[in-house]
Amino acid sequence: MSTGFFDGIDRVRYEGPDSDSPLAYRHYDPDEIVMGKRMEDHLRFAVAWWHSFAWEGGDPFGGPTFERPWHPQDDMGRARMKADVAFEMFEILGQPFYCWHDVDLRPEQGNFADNLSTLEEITDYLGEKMQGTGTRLLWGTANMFSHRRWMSGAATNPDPDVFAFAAATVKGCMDATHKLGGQNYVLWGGREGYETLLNTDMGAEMDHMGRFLSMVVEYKHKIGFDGTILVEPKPQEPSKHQYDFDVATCIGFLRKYGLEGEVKLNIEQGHAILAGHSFEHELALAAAEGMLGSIDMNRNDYQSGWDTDQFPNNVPEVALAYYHVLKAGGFTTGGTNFDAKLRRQSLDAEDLIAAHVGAMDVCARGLKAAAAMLEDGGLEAALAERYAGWQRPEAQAMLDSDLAAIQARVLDEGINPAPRSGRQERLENYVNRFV
Ligand code: XUL
Ligand code: CO
Repeated sequence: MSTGFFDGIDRVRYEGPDSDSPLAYRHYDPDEIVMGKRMEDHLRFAVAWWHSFAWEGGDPFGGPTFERPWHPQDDMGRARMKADVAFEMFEILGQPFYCWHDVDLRPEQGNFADNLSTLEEITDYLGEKMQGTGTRLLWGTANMFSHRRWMSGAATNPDPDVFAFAAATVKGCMDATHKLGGQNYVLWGGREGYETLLNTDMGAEMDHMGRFLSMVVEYKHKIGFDGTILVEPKPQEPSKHQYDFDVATCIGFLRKYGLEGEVKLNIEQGHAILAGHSFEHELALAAAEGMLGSIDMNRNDYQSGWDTDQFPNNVPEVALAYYHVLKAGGFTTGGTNFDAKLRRQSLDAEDLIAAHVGAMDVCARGLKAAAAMLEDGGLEAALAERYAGWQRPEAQAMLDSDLAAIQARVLDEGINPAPRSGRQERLENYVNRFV
């Protein structure tokens, strides 16, 4: 029986670029073949339970604005209603995946045993709904940053009892993710960082976090979870400084604890900008290390400098992101999660649908532009030409030689390099032909 929340809203269909319907896909056609693969299988869209259903519309200056029928989220009856509404939205959108934190699904119980049993209860309920609809779980994760017990961190907490509570919580969330056939398990270090060095032993905290992540990997193998473990970089918010600052920091961290072959990265557009990078920088760096796992495709407001988690709406930016995803071979277990929320004035059920439809269309346009650039090969050819000198045998031999031998060769051959244009504007103009 329908909850009635989306009454009057039909399943969203692909109608093509000329459609004037307010709720139609103009560019996202799941069955369209792009570079030999269905668009749905390239993009692997996921809806985020926390922003779409759990967030009540509050901000630092004011309380909830949404007043959904399942608010306040303080009992299991309303948790089930929230799940019913979520799966009704999945039917309308037709996106293949969703993602959750434990606390999005059911109310925090205040003690571990009840947290675990209610998580098992609600994820059994989700399992039944998934069987009926075919919607799959892209990833599960534990919220270890909202409740006051986590205020000084989870795995990095100075109190070992909090470390224990965190380990118990992650085990429960991994079990639930595995039970639901989740394709990845994510760890975003919400309060794994510090507020002041005056009370922080950074070395000990990072060692605890490294050991914690190793335990996650060990447990994944123990239960035969064949999904990917993903870490999500973010420089700050809520901690003043977070240990998973950006992709480069995470790569160093994973290598230090011997986890580089086991853990990949979930890279979020907004977090990349907060770290002072572009999204494509973060993606390309992770790809170069073989650590590109999945993406959170939500942007921030460029004026406010906050993590505003808005739906994507900039095709050129999204195109460059998918260019690097496609160049790296595309997603395997990963996908495109909308870790994005409505603006707090967007009260209507229709706003929730419109936000996702628009975002999926922007991503579809970006993907198609990226594929067209790759198929045309202009950027690849320019790159090959720029680095062509390294194909010469003497250039390759130099990498196995030493400074003295190289100096002798420079003197002998009178090497005196002539600078060549980097042709940036020409390449930017090239990209603009496709977006
Ligand atoms: C916070 C954030 C999280 C993670 C999952 O900025 O991005 O929602 O994606 O914990
Ligand atoms: Co995120």
